[in-house]
Amino acid sequence: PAAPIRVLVTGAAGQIAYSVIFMIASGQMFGPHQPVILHLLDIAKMADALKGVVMEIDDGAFPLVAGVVATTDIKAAFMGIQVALLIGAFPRGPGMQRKDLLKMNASIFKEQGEALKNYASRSVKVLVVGNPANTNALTTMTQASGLPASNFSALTRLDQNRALSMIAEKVGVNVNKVKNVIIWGNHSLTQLINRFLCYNSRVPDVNSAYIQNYPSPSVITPVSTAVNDEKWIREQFIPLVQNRGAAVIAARKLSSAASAATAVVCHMRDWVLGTKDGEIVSMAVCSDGSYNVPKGLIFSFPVTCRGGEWTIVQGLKITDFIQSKIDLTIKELNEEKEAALSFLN
Ligand code: NAX
Repeated sequence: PAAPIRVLVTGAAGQIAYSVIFMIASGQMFGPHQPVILHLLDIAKMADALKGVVMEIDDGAFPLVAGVVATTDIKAAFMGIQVALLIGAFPRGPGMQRKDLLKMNASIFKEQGEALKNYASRSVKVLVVGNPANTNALTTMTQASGLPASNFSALTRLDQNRALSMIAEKVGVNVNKVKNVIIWGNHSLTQLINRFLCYNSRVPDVNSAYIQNYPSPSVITPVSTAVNDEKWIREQFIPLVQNRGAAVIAARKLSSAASAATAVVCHMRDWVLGTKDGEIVSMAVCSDGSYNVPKGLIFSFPVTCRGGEWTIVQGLKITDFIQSKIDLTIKELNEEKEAALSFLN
């Protein structure tokens, strides 16, 4: 049997973790033959809740769970880990300024970046989920000097999955027929601070997307042709994707958790096991200057994955409309980056 993979989940007593831990334990992230050792970290005041989560992992009697390290100690949590799901973050309180949120999170992810450098496997794959996810990933990467930039990523897969599902519904096909919708840029902090559409900077792009076996078997149709309504794409679809998180909060009185956990599983499974042939997914990763995105920003790009490595897909056509949105998301990420880095010294 394969040696177990050590997987860290931070924010392990929180909502998203409560779904994702059980998906990992049942083999959905690394496949049905890959054992795991779960490293679970939360803060001291959540220690009791974390014990309850461990009881439930025990009670699941998962054959793939080879061990559980549940702790509030950062060193024990990060020791020897090969995968890090950094979900815990400082939440936005009522009336909290964006600057304060960035500051609180800079200190959390600074400490976790240092812990990755000091204790994790050199090939650790890091996925930051806690918001502001792109900038928290940047802070983590900056502090984990010595680890390759390609080890770091942030989650935009939930935005991608939301977009796929909305297109499928519009065209009237199963979601697995819709391919290659791209999310560019920031998972977006501004959406958390105010609800104005124009300040939402994640950019869903259907210009490379197509529908498989549509309208008949063995035919593929560009999404723009199948939808045939550019006004709907610009004025309904894009804002719907951008504001879906707020819509879930309004309905559930809690933020997205099961769908976020599903996206975490999709992101990491594709990174470790590879994307399907011909299929593009979106991951926020360190820019190498592709598509004129400033080098070093953690930016959501179209990628494919093979052999545990992601590669940015080159040469996709970007319309002027999407480019203008990409320019805004770059501006926002640069501002977040400057603010976060100013708190690190
Ligand atoms: P919860 O508030 O339910 O859980 C967060 C947990 O993190 C809590 O148990 C808390 O004690 C813990 N925590 C806080 N600071 C910590 C630290 N320094 N070390 C370890 N644990 C710590 O939030 P949940 O709904 O699970 O969401 C977690 C994060 O994901 C939030 O920041 C949220 O904004 C973000 N999201 C990001 C998404 C994305 O697509 N990138 C989508 C879903 C989600 O909104």
